[in-house]
Amino acid sequence: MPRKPVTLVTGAGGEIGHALIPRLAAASHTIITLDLKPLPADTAAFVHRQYTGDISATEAIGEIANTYKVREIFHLAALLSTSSERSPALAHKVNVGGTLNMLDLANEQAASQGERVKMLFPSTIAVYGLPDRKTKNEFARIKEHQWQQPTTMYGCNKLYCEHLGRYMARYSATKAVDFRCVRLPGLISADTLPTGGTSDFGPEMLHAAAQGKPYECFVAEDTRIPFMAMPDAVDGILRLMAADAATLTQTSYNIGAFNPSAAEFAQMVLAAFPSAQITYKPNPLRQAICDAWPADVDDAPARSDFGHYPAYDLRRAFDDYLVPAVRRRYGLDTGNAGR
Ligand code: AKB
Repeated sequence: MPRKPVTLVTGAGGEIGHALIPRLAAASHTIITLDLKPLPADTAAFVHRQYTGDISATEAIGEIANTYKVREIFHLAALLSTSSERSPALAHKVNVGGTLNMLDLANEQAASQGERVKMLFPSTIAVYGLPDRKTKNEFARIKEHQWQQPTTMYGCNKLYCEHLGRYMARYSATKAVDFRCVRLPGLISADTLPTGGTSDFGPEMLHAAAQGKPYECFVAEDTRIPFMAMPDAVDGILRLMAADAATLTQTSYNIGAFNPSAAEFAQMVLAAFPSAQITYKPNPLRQAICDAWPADVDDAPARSDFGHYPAYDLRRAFDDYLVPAVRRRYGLDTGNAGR
């Protein structure tokens, strides 16, 4: 029997998977997933078959390879920055070992299909490492090739995997993996909360306020990093994957949207939820991570090569997406939420 063509999403139970999978299903992808845990019901509803297993082991991957014709891979599985600092060996195993397994799978699938296989890799602003505040101010909108000296295990893992992908796409014997990578900023979703990241203070602040809970921010008020609303991240990923390979001049692209300081983010939260209680108690590990990340990214290549234009700036993200959706999520329809 011919193998069914499918799109594989790893780490499908995470935040990006939650937002991406319905969009892939709407675009008629037959989706199979690989995650450590069974998917939540709202994501599972869109999935043809889910595998539970470890991305850094090979059992489930072998079964997928034998059963399906994998045409595209969205390799989302990873430990985020704070988790990776706490468990660096595990981070390396999952972030690097898992990516190597996906590159191998893409390569083998391309060989058996006689066609290149596309692989989307979400990288991160953590691939950058600014040495001090002066440099962070000077290189305020960082370009892809600048300051690639990550200061975290996660950043090192992601940067190395970007290079592996570039190698597989352009220099390996087969060049069979059509590797495409976006460097994502901190993401803010109205529907889900991140775990183990360092940009988590943004979404945590908003979701706490909507629930009427006090929030102690783990970075200082003047901490500035780039953020993006989840729908723009998904749009950026889908646009990159849809682009004609001939238009892509690089394998890794910054994509940006807005970059408030923690205090500016808090002002937006307070405007929507005036009695939100937000205090600041910087955690030295997490503060140091954010201090080494750029204040903003230059995403000109993504704009010209595949038409990345975020729909949401900071104000629109709050007014048109985040606030209405978190109010719905927490059942706040009286106008008195969080007060
Ligand atoms: C993290 O905080 O680790 C991630 C990221 C910016 O890559 N959200």
